[in-house]
Amino acid sequence: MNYRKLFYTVLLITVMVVSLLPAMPALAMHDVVQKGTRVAEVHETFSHNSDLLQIVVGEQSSSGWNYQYDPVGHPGTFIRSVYGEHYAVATNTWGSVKQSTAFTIDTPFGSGDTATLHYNQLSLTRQVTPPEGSARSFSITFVLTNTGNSTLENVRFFQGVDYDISDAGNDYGWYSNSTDTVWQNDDNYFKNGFRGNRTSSHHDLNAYGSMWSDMSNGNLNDAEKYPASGTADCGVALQWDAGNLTPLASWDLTITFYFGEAAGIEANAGPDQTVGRGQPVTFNASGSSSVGTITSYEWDFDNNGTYDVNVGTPLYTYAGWAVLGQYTVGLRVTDN
Ligand SMILES: [Ca+2]
Ligand SMILES: [Ca+2]
Ligand SMILES: [Ca+2]
Ligand SMILES: [Ca+2]
Repeated sequence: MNYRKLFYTVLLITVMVVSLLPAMPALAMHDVVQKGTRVAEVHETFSHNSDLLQIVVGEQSSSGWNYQYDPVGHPGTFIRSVYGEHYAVATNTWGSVKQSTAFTIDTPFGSGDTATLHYNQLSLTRQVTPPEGSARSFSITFVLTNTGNSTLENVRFFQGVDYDISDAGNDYGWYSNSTDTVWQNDDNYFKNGFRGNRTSSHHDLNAYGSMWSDMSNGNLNDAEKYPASGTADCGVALQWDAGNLTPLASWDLTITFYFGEAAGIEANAGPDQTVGRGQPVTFNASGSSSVGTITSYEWDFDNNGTYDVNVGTPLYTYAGWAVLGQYTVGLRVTDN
């Protein structure tokens, strides 16, 4: 059984920070030239460092996006936030999903922010809008253009990310239907996720290798969370349907990647209260939230670290104070 817990009092929030792993080294640019053939393909990654993010984006894939999750407690310490990302495109015309690595790079990033690739008659541009200052998000815009003279039927676009938040341990992922976002969290660190500026058609939450397989097969699993309980090295993906692309037609999508959002469970004991002599106090923890379901609310009425009651609902009425004074009450919530 897995317990994800945060501790909160009406007067005090305690934040615990655990040890860091060393930051991942920056990736080196590498050139691939196939001698003696007509193909000379050059990879030149796009690199950008801001106050909180270090990103290296390749034309076909990326690895090692790092995030400075605690600039006050650990200034200058960046930890791994994304292990790997890539995209894929499918159309009924091709019969199978084409991974980004199947695309030919026509224009590498070089010193710019835009790369151009193609597969058969489909042209694809990948443009990075890098993070600035202390922003905790950035975006990548894709434009798909049919450069041929026949329609590409039922075009689908896929984006996958294997988040490893600091490392692959203690991670879990879920899909937020209300915001159409795939999220992944490590309770010891922070929450990451991404969404598109268009509504997705499917999402995938799975073991990272299975997530890549789901993307390769074009069959995202539409799971609501992964793993069902506990934690795992999960990956997340989204699919968007572009419909039919007629000759010269284009379709674009901007995906925003978020870093360092609040963790997946939060205890909220409600506002401070003042009551008259001899009056009971009703506490309301309904402001607490979790990516799962909160299964217990524990109250510590003398704030000595021992929880005095354990109830399944957020409201609790207490009448145990006989002496006038100011009392600090602890709340602990546990989800499934
Ligand atoms: Ca991984
Ligand atoms: Ca982790
Ligand atoms: Ca992972
Ligand atoms: Ca107590």
